Amino acid sequence: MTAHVRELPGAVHKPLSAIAESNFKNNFRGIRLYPRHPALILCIHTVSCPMAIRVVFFSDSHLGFDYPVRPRSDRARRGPDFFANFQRVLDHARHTRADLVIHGGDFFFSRKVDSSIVDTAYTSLLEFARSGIPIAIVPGNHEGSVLPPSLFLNHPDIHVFDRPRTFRFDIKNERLVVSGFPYLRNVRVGFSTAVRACGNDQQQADYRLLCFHHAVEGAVVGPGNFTFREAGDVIARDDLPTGFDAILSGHIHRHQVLAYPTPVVYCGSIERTSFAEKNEAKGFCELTLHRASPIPRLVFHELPARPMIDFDGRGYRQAAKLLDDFARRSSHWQIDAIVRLRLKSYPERRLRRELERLAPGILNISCPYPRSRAAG
Ligand SMILES: [Mn+2]
Repeated sequence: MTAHVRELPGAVHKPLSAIAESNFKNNFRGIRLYPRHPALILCIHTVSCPMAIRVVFFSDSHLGFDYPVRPRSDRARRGPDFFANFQRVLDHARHTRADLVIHGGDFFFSRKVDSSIVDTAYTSLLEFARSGIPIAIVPGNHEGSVLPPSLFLNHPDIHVFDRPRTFRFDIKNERLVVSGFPYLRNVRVGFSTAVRACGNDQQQADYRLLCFHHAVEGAVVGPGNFTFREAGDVIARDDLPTGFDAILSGHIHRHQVLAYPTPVVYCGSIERTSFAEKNEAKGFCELTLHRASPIPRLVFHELPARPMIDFDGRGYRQAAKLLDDFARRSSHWQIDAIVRLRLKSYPERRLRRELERLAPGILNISCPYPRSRAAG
């Protein structure tokens, strides 16, 4: 795993300067702002005080995605990638003795995942909770705002935001309160009410975090950098509450920080869920809260992510030329890559067989559906 370290942009209780605003725009062009030098990783461990509170934040694990219980073909499946990275984050938190872990939602891929997937995931969760590190989970839209019920979730160190609520954690003689609510439809209108319903202000605290699973105005996704603005499912920037040290959210699969007066941290998904994320680094965040610093420190840990390769075959007139180029390029591909070949029409059987021979098990052919005989 590699780590990128930086201060969270913007002071928590001060309005942002124009400079911070432009920094935040630069973030969208990738992770160049994150120093990759290993010395910085060392530095965070040497300068961080043992009294600092360290929160591991990860999200969008989509457990159960491409994980058929009874697969009908032997093509490469993505499901195990997500379980592997899910476990890597928990192992990191356990080995480094994090003070708290927060999952920002879309824990599962769907509300109808097979019970064997739920059991495997909850077994890992329970095993982690037994290490004595608390974990809080925000249900996301993929699980229908509710985690599948289980006795496992009754463990005293597993905290689920099954409704707007606030959990209190007494860590190293300091009090951290974490408020949150499950994914909410039409969040734009319901947001402020949901935040109030958490009851965060009824607790004395040294640090406060707010967690949810939503797009906030200004968040960016996809290869075309689509920016969320005004929509019913987008939280307006002006509605963001003050009084929190940071806002942690899932839902947006690209890691980014919105440098608002209260910074909004998206840790991103732990693996690539689609080709729209093929160029994005995947990982999780670590937030350090310390009395001496008004701004939480943020570290992004990069996780191994499945290489995704796009081959555009739509411009080829001759199958032989397509095969030639495909063969040449495929010789450079990593054996574990997922390849998408885009074609104008469904390939003939011979061509399909040749392509599959060149990229066995990893080829994903994307083309318009063959015209049905009845209609043609
Ligand atoms: Mn998601």
